[in-house]
Parts: sequence; C-alpha cells; structure tokens
Amino acid sequence: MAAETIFALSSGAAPTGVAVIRLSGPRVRFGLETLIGHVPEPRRAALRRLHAADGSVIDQGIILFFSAPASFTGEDVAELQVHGGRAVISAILSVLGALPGFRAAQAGEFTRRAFENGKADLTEVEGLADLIAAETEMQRRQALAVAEGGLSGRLEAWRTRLLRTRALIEAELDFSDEDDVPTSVRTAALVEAAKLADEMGEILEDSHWGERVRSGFEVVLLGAPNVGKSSLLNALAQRDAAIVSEEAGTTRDMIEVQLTIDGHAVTLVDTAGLREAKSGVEREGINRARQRGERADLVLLLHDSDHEMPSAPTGRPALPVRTKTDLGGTISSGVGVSARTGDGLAGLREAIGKALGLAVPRPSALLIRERQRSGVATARDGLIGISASMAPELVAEQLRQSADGLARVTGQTDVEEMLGVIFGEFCIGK
Ligand SMILES: Nc1nc2c(ncn2[C@@H]2O[C@H](COP(=O)(O)OP(=O)(O)O)[C@@H](O)[C@H]2O)c(=O)[nH]1
Ligand SMILES: [Mg+2]
Repeated sequence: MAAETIFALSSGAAPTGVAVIRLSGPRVRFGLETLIGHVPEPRRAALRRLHAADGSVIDQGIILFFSAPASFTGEDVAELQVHGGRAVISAILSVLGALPGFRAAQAGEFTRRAFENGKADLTEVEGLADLIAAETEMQRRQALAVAEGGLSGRLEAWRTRLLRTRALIEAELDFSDEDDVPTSVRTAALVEAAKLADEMGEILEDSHWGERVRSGFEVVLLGAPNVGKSSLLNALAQRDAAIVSEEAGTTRDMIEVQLTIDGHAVTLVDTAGLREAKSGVEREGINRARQRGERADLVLLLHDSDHEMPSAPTGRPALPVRTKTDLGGTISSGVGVSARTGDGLAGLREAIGKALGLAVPRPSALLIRERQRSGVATARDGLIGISASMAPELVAEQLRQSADGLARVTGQTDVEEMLGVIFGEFCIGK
C-alpha cells in the first residue's frame, strides 16, 4: 500500500506571527503544484503565493521543499511558512485535505516515518520527544545529546563489537577441522566481552541521573505541625500554593510546586505535619508524608525553637532547616530561613542545589529512560554470564542475547546485519 501524504500545522496554536505547515509523503510535489503552481528547487527558500481551489490567493509565504530521501522523514517533505492567522491556516489545511491521497497527520506521525525510514532510531526519537518537552536548561541539554545520536552512537559501537566477536567464534566453529575452537579465539572473545561489560557498567552506574534530570528532582518538606512548612514552600515558589494557618494539622494532602535550581527541575513537596494524628484523615496524610520522604531525592528537616527536628527517613539525603529566624533564637544545625522576611531563602536554594549535586557541572547523561537502561542492563547481564569454561556455542549465544538487548533499545533487529558482518569481514565461502 502506497503511503498517504500527511500534513499538519507544526507550529503552535494560532494566531501567531508565522505558522509552519508541514507535508510529507509521495504526493508532496502534487500538493505544491496545486498550491503554488510548481515545485520549488529543493532546499532553497522560495517566496510564493498560495492559491485556493478557485484560484484566489490565500496568502503569501516562504516555501521549502526537501526531496526524498534528504528530509526529516526520508520522504518528500515541504514546509509552508505562512502568516499565522486562523483563517489562513484553515484555508490551506482545507485545500490540502481535499487533495486525493492526502490526510491530516496523527500525533508523532512525521517522526514515526523518520524512524521507519531509518532517519532516526528509537533513542533519537525519544531524545527528540524530550527536547520538545524540556523545560529546564539541563533537560534541554541531555535531550539534545540523545536526539543527536549520543546514545545510539554508543549502542551501535557496542553492538558492532559484539557481532564481530560472535562472528569470530562462529567462523571458527564452522570452519575449524578440530572439534574445539582454538583457545586464542575464545580468549580474545572473553577479553572483549569483559571489556564491553565494563563499559556498559560505567554508563549504568550513574545513579539514574538522566531519568532524574528528565522527570525532576524531588525535595520533600518534613516537620512538626506549625513549624512553617507551607509558608516556606510558598516563599520558595513565590506564590500562595499551600494554605498557611496557625491551626496545627491544616496540610493533609501533598502540595507540589515546581522550582528551577541550577538549571534543573525540582519538585518541592509540602506534607502533613508529623505528630500523633487527631483524626483518620490526618493520620493518612502523615503516612503519606513519610512515604513520600522515603523516596525523595532530598528531605528538608524543618525545626524551630518550639519544634524539634524530625528524624530523617533512612537512607535519604537530608538537610536540616531552621525556620522562623525572624523570631530570633540560635541556629544549631543546617540552614536558617525566615519565610516571613525572605532571609536565608537564597542560601537555602543554594544548599538544596549542592545537596542534590546540581551545582556540579556534569556531562549530559545518556540513559534518559528506564527502557534504555533495561536494554543496556540486559546486554551487560548477557556478557557477565559468559565464563571461561563455557562451550563456544554458548558464548556465541550469550553474545547474541547481549546484542539483542541493544537492538531493542535502538529499535532494530540484528539478523541481517549479523550475516553482513560475517560475510563482509571474514570472506567466508570463498
Ligand atoms: N514569624 C514567623 N512566622 C512564621 C514563619 N513561617 C511560618 N510562620 C507562621 O507559623 C504558623 C504555621 O505556619 P505554616 O506554614 O502553616 O506551618 P506548617 O503547619 O508547618 O505548614 C503560621 O501562623 C505562620 O504564619 C516565619 O518565617 N516567621
Ligand atoms: Mg502546612
């Protein structure tokens, strides 16, 4: 079945200064002929009038044509930059919609075609999705690194080495006169497998940094009722997100606000004050506060002259925060702040950044999703499973499983390439 030609408004909601309408598929040339009377030279901006079916002019805009396969999707692609008014856009979309073989694109369909045509692998597609969703500087940086092939390049290099190693073993198995593969081949394979396992381990042992940057770091406020948790959350968020009251036990649900610290997304969570609950609802709130603290990236332990510091959930990094410093008293441990006057807020943000390790510049993480991590982990496990005493057939099988793990991450299968590596590099069957 011939692919349909798809089209969509690729820029944001109208009205805008300029809108971009994108087309992709086998009938893009026909679409351009209909709209502007001809197909412009590929990759050159052309200022043209766009026409309705009755020949009247809809608008004037910049037309870009990309000839297959040198385009984002790998198909013929056109981008129409027109004035971003609702009537302009809908007039053009309705001309396109009426053309035979044309239909409106579904969400992600251009990218899907790019993947199917080998223009981007799955990790690059995921990076692209994250780049579009990125809200902080650090999310943008790591998404761009992955979208530009930072992860797929690593995976591809590993996979090639795995396939080559396996091909070596198979070649020796198939063509050796003896029953056994020469030990030199096996030794080389074992050394390479161990090396690869180490390299994979290195990027796996990153404390899930990429996923945390992607979804944001979670900081949970813990402390006795009335110690000033809700006030502090509001002061850091610079808005009244949580109810502040002199009455103890007001906050029962979690209240979350988003902050940006050192270019990273941080979710700050207000919780129910920790005490002996007076009601079932409050008890539930306190349980949830503790649970949330147990999986937080950082816990702020609030205390003041009237309220003791709560104990930190085991194993979680914690930062003591002395509240209500405007009322006087001494700061015995941690950072001092006053939500009322704003004193110490900048220092607290800084301390949070430091405690989370956000302040230290790092290279962009390459594993930004659980799917990618589990594929690499599968690949490494396959390699770790290889032992010196193993029959060569089994070593080859472990190597295959390992390569499969990587192929799943990039969205390829490896059978054809396996053959390609054997025949291409080893001149078997001459
Ligand atoms: N003087 C002073 N009072 C504060 C400060 N922060 C909170 N409070 C007061 O302490 C009480 C409890 O505050 P709240 O934020 O609701 O505490 P929570 O129960 O821990 O969420 C309220 O009466 C607040 O006005 C502060 O920095 N200085
Ligand atoms: Mg509160």
